[in-house]
Amino acid sequence: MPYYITTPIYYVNDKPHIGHAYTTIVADVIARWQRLKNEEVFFLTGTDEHGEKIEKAAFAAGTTPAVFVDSIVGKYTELWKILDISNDDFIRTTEERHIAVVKSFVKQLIKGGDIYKGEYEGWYCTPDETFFTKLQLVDGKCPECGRPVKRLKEESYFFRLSKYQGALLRFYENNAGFLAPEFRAREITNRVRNGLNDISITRKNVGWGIPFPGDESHTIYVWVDALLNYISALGWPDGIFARFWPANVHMVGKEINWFHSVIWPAMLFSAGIEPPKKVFAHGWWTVEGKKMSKSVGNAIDPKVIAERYGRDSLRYFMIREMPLGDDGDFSEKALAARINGELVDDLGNLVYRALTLAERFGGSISGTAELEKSLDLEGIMKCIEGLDLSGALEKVWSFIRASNRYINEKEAWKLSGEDFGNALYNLVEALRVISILIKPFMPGTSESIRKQLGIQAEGLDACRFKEFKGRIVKGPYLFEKVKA
Ligand code: ME8
Repeated sequence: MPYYITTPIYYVNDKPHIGHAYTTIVADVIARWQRLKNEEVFFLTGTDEHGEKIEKAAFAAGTTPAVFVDSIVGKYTELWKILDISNDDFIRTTEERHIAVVKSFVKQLIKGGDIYKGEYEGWYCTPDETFFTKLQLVDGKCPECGRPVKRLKEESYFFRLSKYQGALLRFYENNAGFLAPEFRAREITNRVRNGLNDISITRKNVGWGIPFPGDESHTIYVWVDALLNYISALGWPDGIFARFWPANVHMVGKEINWFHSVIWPAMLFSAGIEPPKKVFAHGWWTVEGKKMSKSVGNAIDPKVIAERYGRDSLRYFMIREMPLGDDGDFSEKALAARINGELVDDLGNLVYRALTLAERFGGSISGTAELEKSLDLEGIMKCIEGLDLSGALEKVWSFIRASNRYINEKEAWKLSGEDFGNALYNLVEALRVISILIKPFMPGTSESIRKQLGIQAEGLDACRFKEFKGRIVKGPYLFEKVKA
């Protein structure tokens, strides 16, 4: 079955921070896992380039939006290379292929009678590109980010979101996995039950956007434009749309869940398109206990961290430290603790010890599978399919620790002959399986273990102990101890 996974498309008003890196790493791990299962995967990420926020950032930088967005987008594509992200496509909302789809989709909504002209009166948070009613404000400020909002009163075109209340509630009920994680389902369902207002979908005074078909004095609201990336990248209604839609999962941060779980499926209903199978709203990273923000100046640059500690270490840390769906805290101290413990002492040490012993042995590495019983393969698979990525790593690590214990308990360094061959067989087979299981999380480390074992790359179906056919060439330590 083809598998389609997406990240949000990120605003190009500023360079990426670890929050952006996190969602993209999560989606990359899932995409790579599906490929290991031999599924056909389409993994999409990209950038959200229109709207008032970008327009303002460009003018503040003394340039035009078109020049400005081109100058930022490269920071994203560069970061995805640094972090070994395996996306199959990268969509920019300023691309012609996207603009054409947005226009024809909106035309379809107009034809269907779901758009009408009116006047918007209310409040707007430009950094979040979100409309709020007075009642929603907290102390007169944006309820999402706490920043000042501005009053808007302008002619606007509206989408009949209210019409889809019943259809949405029925859809949630019949598709239990759509709203994820489970604890967020109630939040969304309750809000939808309380009633939906029609939403403004054009802006009269924002020039940097896609002209609204039929009245070019308006541009399309940036969120309507942005959500459509998920189908424009597939070439809707043609291209590879039929092959990959509906998406298996839109991975997003919790603050944009409403747009993805309510507005997006309603837009799709209106156009007669099936909604995605799942919207997963993950939690937020704080930095040393504080919310990351430009004004505090505590945003962490993932490029700097990857260069200092290694990309696989960063990938491992982010997935292991913050269970998907929960909030978590980023600190170099916590990162160093995991590197020194789980990567150096557990994994790095196991590879080095096992291969040092194997190098010493001249005979045939064969025997009976003893260590395999410490591997909870089914549990690992279940975790990943249920998107408990941290739980999956925990289980892989308990196998790594069991393998280290095996060396000690057997006193493998004292063995000789067949007994030594048998212990080594168990260790190298354990390493082979570990190298497959960690591949989605730490592709470079997996490759390095595979090369040291002298074996071919294999898929998930090779995670059972079998005959060992490698030619061992031990390399240097995989990881080094670090100081935070
Ligand atoms: O919202 N912790 O773009 P954006 C974890 N363009 N994840 C975080 C995070 C944090 N502290 N901060 C950001 C937009 N993220 C829109 C999306 S999609 C059709 C349009 C991640 O640049 C998380 O995935 O503000 C969040 O949803 C996203 O970055 C917001 O990125």
